[in-house]
Amino acid sequence: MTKFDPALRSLAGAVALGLLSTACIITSSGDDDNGDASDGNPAETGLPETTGGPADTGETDGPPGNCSSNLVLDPGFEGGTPNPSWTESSALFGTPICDAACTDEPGAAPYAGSWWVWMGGASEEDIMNGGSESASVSQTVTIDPDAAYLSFRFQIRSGAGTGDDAFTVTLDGDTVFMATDLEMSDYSDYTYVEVDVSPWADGGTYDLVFNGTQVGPGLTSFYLDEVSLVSCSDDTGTSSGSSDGQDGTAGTFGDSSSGTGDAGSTGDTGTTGGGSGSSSG
Ligand SMILES: [Ca+2]
Repeated sequence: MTKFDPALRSLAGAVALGLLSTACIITSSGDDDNGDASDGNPAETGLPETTGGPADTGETDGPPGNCSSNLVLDPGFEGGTPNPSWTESSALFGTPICDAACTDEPGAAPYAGSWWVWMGGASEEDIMNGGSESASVSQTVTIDPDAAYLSFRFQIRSGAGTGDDAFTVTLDGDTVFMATDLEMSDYSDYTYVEVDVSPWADGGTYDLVFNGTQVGPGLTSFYLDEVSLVSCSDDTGTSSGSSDGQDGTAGTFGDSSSGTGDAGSTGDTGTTGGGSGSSSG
């Protein structure tokens, strides 16, 4: 099934939807709250969604500390589909992992390589017939202590502008990032997103899931590529230095005991003095 990526048509669509936008936004605001509540994710007690906002600066610096190599297998989806590293699902298309064969739309492309994840992109007819599109890619990751950072390239190629279509990233169901089709202006091109996921850096194993839903007829498309997850120790050098310090302290105490013994022999000197006094008497 060919996907639709109406980068050009979305302009006309936005104008048409603009006629209804006021009512839609009010309605979708309520829907969005209900959706969050129904998810029941404890994520709302974790990282705020704004943590994962666009991060155009410092992207080449990388996370602080001593970090692992990428924990994500096939981070650029270049394994294609069926993918050996990612579990894929799509209600209408079978998989969201795409290459050029997915579309004839000009400009629909990966950030890097030949493959990327394209969530949404269903035509109005597809949505009318299928009800909605929900797609995901996921894999299991083990995140070592003490800190961890998830990053990826994300674009909202086209958006319905209703707020009903959403892209979410979860770790064992906890939402660590979310964007809706209302945020096209923030992600109009592939944007580097980095999320501090240190609360999950405890040596445990988690399901990392990227999910995109398209429930309205507004032709929303979410693009994803170049995923990275690294775990970072606070500072391995300081940690080992602390252990050495403790060993050193124990050795110092041993030296002090020897010193005390030497002090006792000083008393022998006093005995010598006594002998001197006896001489004067
Ligand atoms: Ca790629």
